[in-house]
Amino acid sequence: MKRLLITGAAGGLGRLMRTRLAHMADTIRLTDLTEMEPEGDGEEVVQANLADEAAVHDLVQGCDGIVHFGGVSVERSFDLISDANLRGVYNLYEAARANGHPRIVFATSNHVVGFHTQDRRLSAHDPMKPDGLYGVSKCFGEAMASMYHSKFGQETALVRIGSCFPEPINHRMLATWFSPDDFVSLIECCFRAPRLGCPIIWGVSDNDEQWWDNSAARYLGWRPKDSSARFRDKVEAANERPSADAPDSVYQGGAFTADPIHRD
Ligand code: 15L
Repeated sequence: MKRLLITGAAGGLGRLMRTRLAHMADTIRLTDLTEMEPEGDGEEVVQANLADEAAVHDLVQGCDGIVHFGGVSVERSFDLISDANLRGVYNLYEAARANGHPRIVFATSNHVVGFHTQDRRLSAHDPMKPDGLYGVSKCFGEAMASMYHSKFGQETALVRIGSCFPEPINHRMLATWFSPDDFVSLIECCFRAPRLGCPIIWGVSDNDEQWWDNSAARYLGWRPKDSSARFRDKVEAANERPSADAPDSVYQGGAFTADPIHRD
């Protein structure tokens, strides 16, 4: 691919994936609301606000693919979330429509189903049960992707990320951990696939405990290779096991289910 746009390049995921995705295109265009590391070889760094329609159109112009990590990634006030995750997503899809429908890998989240209990094994067809305004905003993003696919054929991989960090850091993450390497191989598959469509894909490694069934996305040929198992002893030594009735033990969304509605 000639040019890949990565939104949210200054955020946790963006920083983890920036160099790992460098091989994906001749030029990587990186964007964020806040300052990013300076431009390296084969990179373009453009600071922009996803809520600014004209800026998003400029960002998408000339790109053959988009990896959308941008937006608010934790529970915040409705104003903050709506600018980035509602208006920003609308702007992104409208910009893609005006610029030849580049394929999108969209970072959605396990928090769209956060109020499902951990004893359930969910498929892509189970109902959403968002655990906060952030989760609701990701439901909106998934609905936008689906609508643009049905109406215009826009292809999007909706990756419901568990916990993408260098390593799992608590008991819940032993089930939700998604290794950065597994995420890279998934993104490669999504751009390589002859037909993508608009699948929901659970972004999770091959961990011993599995809450999510990825069989509906098997046609992409992606198989995670990592497992949280090698970190189990370290996690158990560093953390007390949460009590059986703690949100982290009961709900798939863990502590997010107990977050208040932020009013500021
Ligand atoms: C998410 O969606 C968040 O963006 C991330 O910071 C983690 O908290 C992750 O979910 C998780 O559930 O562990």
